[in-house]
Amino acid sequence: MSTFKDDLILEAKSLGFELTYIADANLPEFYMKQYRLWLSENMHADMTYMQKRIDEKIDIERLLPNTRSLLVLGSNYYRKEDEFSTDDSFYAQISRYAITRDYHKIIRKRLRKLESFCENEFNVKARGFVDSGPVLERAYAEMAGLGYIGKNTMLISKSYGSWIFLSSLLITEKLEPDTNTLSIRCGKCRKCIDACPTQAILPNNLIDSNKCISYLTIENRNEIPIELRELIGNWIFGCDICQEVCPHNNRAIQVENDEFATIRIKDRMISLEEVLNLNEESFLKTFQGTPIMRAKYRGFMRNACVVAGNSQNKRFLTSLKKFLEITQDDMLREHAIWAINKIKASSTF
Ligand code: B12
Ligand code: SF4
Ligand code: SF4
Repeated sequence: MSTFKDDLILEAKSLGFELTYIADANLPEFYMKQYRLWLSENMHADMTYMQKRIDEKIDIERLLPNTRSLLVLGSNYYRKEDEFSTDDSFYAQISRYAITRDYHKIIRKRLRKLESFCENEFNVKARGFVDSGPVLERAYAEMAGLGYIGKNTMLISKSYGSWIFLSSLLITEKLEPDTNTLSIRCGKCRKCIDACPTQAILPNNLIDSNKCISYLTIENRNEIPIELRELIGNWIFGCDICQEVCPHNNRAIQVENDEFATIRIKDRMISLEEVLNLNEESFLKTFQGTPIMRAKYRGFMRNACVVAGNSQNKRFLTSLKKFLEITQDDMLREHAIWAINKIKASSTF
């Protein structure tokens, strides 16, 4: 005879979630301690929303009264074709998660369906979250055995490596939790720590967002600190370096039934010339529906100037000067001037 747990997992799989694990609602204090440490050391940078709703993080019953279990969900987004990269200074690179449809939209839709399934079929209250709520997703995922947390702080699964999105469904029913029996670990490896250009990965398994290229190019609304600009290299949106070097990602399996790819930017390595010539309208047309909208036109063009400066390629001087002529934004102007000066000072092309 099937049970609520079996049916729920079947339903989640049929909606497209590859990984489905049950966690107990009570999180060991260790995870909260690490979270508080991260905040107290100001590693959240300007993401002040990370400081909010801490009470709900400690006590998830505030999100859904009588929460007893969580269904922790993993969604694979590994695509072999995205491995292609080039150092050619003509291109800027976008992180893998960001070149298709915004995962929040797709996963949120699936979670709403799971909520209705629980209520309608089993009269059980359920509430789904993907980033939006204060749920410590990686911690629950590790507890339930969906993967383990590596030194790069990524949740690494056995089948898909770290190329997965996480989400969770809070449930008022007590379900038998899965236990973590995975034997994969980092061991003595420290490839991610050594490869991180800005040394954002700290020895205590925390990321200092102030230095992380992902933060600097996505969440950050202000100028990029001058001393970090060169280290950003050609990353125009996000950064995958600490995952690219991880040996656990060598066994990642290609995503099937790729719902995320219903919207897809032509190329992950994007022409910098094209980007420098975008205006607000063409930016929207090119990136609408993708995570890139989070940086908005302003953030994306700031990043483009940094990448253009780092290219040291004279071919971008004309576009940068044109951009400087039309933009009134002081922050963008400063980044464009920085790029022009950097190219002039170092150009070998
Ligand atoms: C804020 C945030 C960021 C910040 C800070 C990242 C960070 N590592 O803290 C910035 C903007 C830098 C960022 C970047 C990225 N992010 Co982000 N981000 C988040 C968000 C919204 C909250 C994370 C958070 O609470 N950080 C605070 C720290 C303290 O928490 P934590 O890293 O989860 O750490 C917990 C565990 O690591 C554990 N822990 C801590 N220390 C130790 C030590 C040991 C020994 C152990 C075992 C455990 C342990 O306790 C901590 C607290 O529970 C989550 C969504 C969510 N709700 O979780 C997505 C999330 C973590 N991000 C995600 C992604 C995809 C990325 C990027 C890859 C995007 C990109 N390509 O540019 C990068 C990766 C950078 C990196 N190496 O982490 C995915 C990760 C999926 C996965 N497989 O892990 C998430 C889960 C979003 C999602 N819904 O899928 N992100
Ligand atoms: S995402 Fe990039 S900058 Fe951030 S920790 Fe990983 S390698 Fe470092
Ligand atoms: S690169 Fe090495 S140290 Fe870093 S997460 Fe992967 S296995 Fe762990």
